[in-house]
Order: sequence, then C-alpha cells, then structure tokens
Amino acid sequence: MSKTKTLGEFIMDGQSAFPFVSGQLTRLLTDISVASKIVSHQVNRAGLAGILGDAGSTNVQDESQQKLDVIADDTFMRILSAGKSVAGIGSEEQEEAFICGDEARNGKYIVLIDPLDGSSNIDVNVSIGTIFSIYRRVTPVGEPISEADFLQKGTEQIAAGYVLYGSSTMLVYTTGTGVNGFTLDPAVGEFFLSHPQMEFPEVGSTYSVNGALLDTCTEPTKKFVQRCHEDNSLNYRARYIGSLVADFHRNLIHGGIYIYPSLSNKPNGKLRLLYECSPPSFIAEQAGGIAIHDNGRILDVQPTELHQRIPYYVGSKNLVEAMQECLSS
Ligand code: P6P
Repeated sequence: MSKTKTLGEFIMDGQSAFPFVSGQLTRLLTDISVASKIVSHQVNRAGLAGILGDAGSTNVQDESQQKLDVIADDTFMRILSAGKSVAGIGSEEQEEAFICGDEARNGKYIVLIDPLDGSSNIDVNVSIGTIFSIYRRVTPVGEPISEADFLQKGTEQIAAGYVLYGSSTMLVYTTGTGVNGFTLDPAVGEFFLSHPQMEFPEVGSTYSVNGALLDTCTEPTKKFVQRCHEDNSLNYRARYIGSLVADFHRNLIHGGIYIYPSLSNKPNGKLRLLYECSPPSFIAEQAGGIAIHDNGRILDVQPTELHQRIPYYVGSKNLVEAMQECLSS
C-alpha cells in the first residue's frame, strides 16, 4: 500500500523541484505547520485550560480579543519570527506590521496572517481557522523592510493557505500549482495529504451570507439572493457558519459562494483584504473558482493600508459569475 505523504515530504518534494532554492520557503511552510499544530492543540483543549472567553483587550479593529486570539497570534509571531525566513509579519491582531529582528534581515519573505478567524465561534465549539499569505519582500534582502513589502497585490503571493480547526484540523494551501489539503493525525502529530489537487465542483448551489445583513447590504447582493430563491434550476441552499475558513472550505468541496458585501453603513464591508480575502482568493483561482470585490478581481487590488477592508464574493465560477451580473447590472 502506498504510504500517504506527510506535509513535510510534500513540501520537500516542492523544494527538490528547484534545487537551487535557499530552502527558506520550505522552512517557512514547515514553521506554519508547527504553529498550526500548537494552536490546534490549544483550541481542542480550550474548555479545559481556562482559555475560553475574552482576553479583556481589543485589537486594532476595536474588536474584543478572545484569549485564543491572543494565544494564536503569540504562537505564530513567535515561531515565524524565530525561523529566519521571514523579514516581517502583518497580523490582524497587531496595529503595526511586526519587523523581525536583525537575524531575520536576510529573510526573503513577508507573511500576512489572521491568526484565528471566526473568534465569535470559539466559545461555542464551532470551527475556526487561521488564514495566511506569503510574499517575497520587495526591498533588498539585508536592507530594512518598508511598508511596500506588506502592501503588495494578491497576484504577487508566493503561497497562501488556511488551517481549519474543525472536526479534524486541516491545512490547505497553494504555491501556484494547484491546491492540496492535509489532515492532522493528532496521534502522531503529523499532517498527511488527504485532499490532493482540490478543485471546486463544476456547479455550486450553496450561498453563504449573513441573512441579517440583507436589510442593509447594497442592491446587487439582495438581487443575487432573490435570484437564488426564484431559480428552480438548481437546488439552492443557504449555509453560513460565521467563520470564513469553514464556509470557504465547505464551498470548495461541495461548491458554493461566500459573500460579505458592501453595506449601507460599511461600504467596504467587514473582511480585510490582505489576510482574509487575498489568501482564499489565490486558493479559489487555483481551484477553478473566482474571487471578486464590487469592481473587479480581488488579486488585482493594490492595497493602500495594512488593515483595509473590501467587499468580498468568492467561490464557484457559476455563482460568482451570477453575482458579477448583479453587480454590473
Ligand atoms: P458576521 C469572522 O469575524 C469573520 O471575519 C469571518 O470569518 C466571518 O465569515 C464573518 O466575519 C462573520 O461576520 O458579521 O456575519 O458575524
């Protein structure tokens, strides 16, 4: 029986295809998997370790931080900054980008991360996730890094992925040659390749949008949802978990569209471009899907601020194209 490949073997296979690489990306992806295992362990024992609930602090978004938000952020920051592959980290939980120490000045990469997305679901044991993006720095290695290193278009991503802390813990990522999913076997502490070459099904019929927002969202989303209700050609269903990673992952496997639209009181919606939208958009396009905002492709947007928000529509081609029609009509 062929042995199931571990994440480490898969990453090394990727490196061996480019023998002259420095190995920094391999080390960085490995560091992300290590941090993910630590966070998975903390999430899975949260109710027993007194780490549920509020941390008593707020983040830059003025959202109350959960204890696990802080733990996840500390874990990823500590491990990624120690790895010497990363020159800087932009995190949802940190107002300013974190500049890694002198020993990381030779780091070639920049990481943008939402350490724990879906925090409102932590205390009720519903799936949550980590979302990450990896870019090459634009400033010369060895030089101080600048804002431009963090504000790169999504098309410049070297890799992007998410970790889903669900009924099992999965790490799903792309480096631009397809999307592969790995499942953590907690008995041995290894991620194993369980979902090779993931792609959206040909047709999706699930839409994920917070129904309570339909009163305040702009007309195109109202029109899209109305069309789903009226179109009997597909057996549409609504599924909304309140965790982008969980909704995105289900839609990737079964087909569907995730929507966080522009609202009358929040014209840029809620989701952050750099660490909530660009990574799943890279994955979506690699898996045959589409990812857009109100006026075009997410990956083409030139960021202007680390925490900027953007309306977001991502998923199966047939559904996002239907949403595009509503946006342009
Ligand atoms: P609402 C979690 O805070 C998040 O960023 C996404 O993971 C999730 O889809 C969305 O916000 C939920 O927001 O306004 O529907 O509760």
